[in-house]
Amino acid sequence: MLATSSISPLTQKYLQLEEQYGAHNYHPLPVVLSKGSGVFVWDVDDKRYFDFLSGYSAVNQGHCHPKIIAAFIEQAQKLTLTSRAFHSDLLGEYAQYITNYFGYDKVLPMNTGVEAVETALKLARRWGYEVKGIEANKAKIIVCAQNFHGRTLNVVSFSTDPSSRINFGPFMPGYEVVEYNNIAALQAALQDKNVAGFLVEPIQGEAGVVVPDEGYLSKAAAMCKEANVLFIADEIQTGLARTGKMLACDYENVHPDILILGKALAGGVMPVSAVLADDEIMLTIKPGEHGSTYGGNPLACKVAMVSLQVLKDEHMAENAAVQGEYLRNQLTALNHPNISLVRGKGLLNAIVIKHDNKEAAWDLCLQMKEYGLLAKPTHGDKIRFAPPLIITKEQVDESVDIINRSLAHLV
Ligand code: IF1
Repeated sequence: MLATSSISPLTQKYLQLEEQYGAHNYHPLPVVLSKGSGVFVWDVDDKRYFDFLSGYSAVNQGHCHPKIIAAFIEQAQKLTLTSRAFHSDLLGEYAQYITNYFGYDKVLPMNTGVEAVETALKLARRWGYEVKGIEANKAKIIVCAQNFHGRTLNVVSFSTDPSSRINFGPFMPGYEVVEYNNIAALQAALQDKNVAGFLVEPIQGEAGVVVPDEGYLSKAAAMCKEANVLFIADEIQTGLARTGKMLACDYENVHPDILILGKALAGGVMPVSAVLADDEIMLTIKPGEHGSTYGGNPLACKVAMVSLQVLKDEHMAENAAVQGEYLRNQLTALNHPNISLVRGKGLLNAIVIKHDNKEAAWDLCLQMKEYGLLAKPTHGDKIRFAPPLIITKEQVDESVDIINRSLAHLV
């Protein structure tokens, strides 16, 4: 039997405020956080938790990383926003830094992940018409079933998740859905001369951390090249050291034609996203044809450069690889009857819960909360385990112990 989830009067007060005055577009765990540092967060009653969600992989560097916060404070007291109507002393420096970091000619700076996805799709269509020579208004983008690329109307137009689409129509045309991790299906779709791009997550996060077969990404990229189709990698969640390499594409030496980044690009401090591509693609968008008020603001530029630098300086990809493998091995070694699968790469992992009670994953998350670890189910029976990339072996051991003790309550 589960321990009753203890909700203090103070916590209850905050929950009620959100319930009354906030939109009900989420169903969070009943915990109210007020402090974060490294792998830990604290609630309003000063109870400490391991954060095993990391802001959906936006806090790869750890909560309130001292160097990122220091840079944020310093820049915030100097200049935060100029708009792109004028230049700033940081955009050029940042553009040079990030394009050298990932090996591209240019960057188009945006804010949220979905804005970067929208930007990448506009670039792919524009390139399709003006470089590939696709007939006007005929461009197509291939996407994968069970994709998650954000929540704008255009992006949910190609979602296969009913809850993302029901009663949001009509939808944007020009997308073709193929099965993820199915080379033959992609090959067939690439025969269409109107295809401009293939948008793919190297690992499908929202679908429950679905890792494709070894070779899928490199075969897909080669087939796209052969078909003169842009390979567009959405590394918003898998990128920035999360999977044990700087980019998940690095496991197969794939260099995407368009690279999309977000989340941890600003270390969980503010929304910063980026689209990287070479000139043939990037320069198809001319002045005044795309942009955003905050895109490339000096504060974002400064925070992003420091967020990227600490990933390298503190060897976070290497630690993610080592601690991620250790975490998966320890979870597998539990050999627990209610864990049907442990999967992931680096520190992007998930367990699949096997239990007659369809609320078992949720109940387990409530129990883990009681024992000091925060995680949340995705798509019912899967629980994502994605702690900050600075986690130590000792902290993994302590976390696995919490998970194991919590499993004992699933009867
Ligand atoms: C929610 C999911 C994760 C993303 C990929 C683009 C975006 C995301 C691969 C859009 C955002 C977030 C959004 C958040 C929950 C979270 C999520 F469960 F929704 F799918 F991480 F897996 N591409 N993912 O994962 O970036 O506009 O949010 O900055 O919407 O509930 P965004």
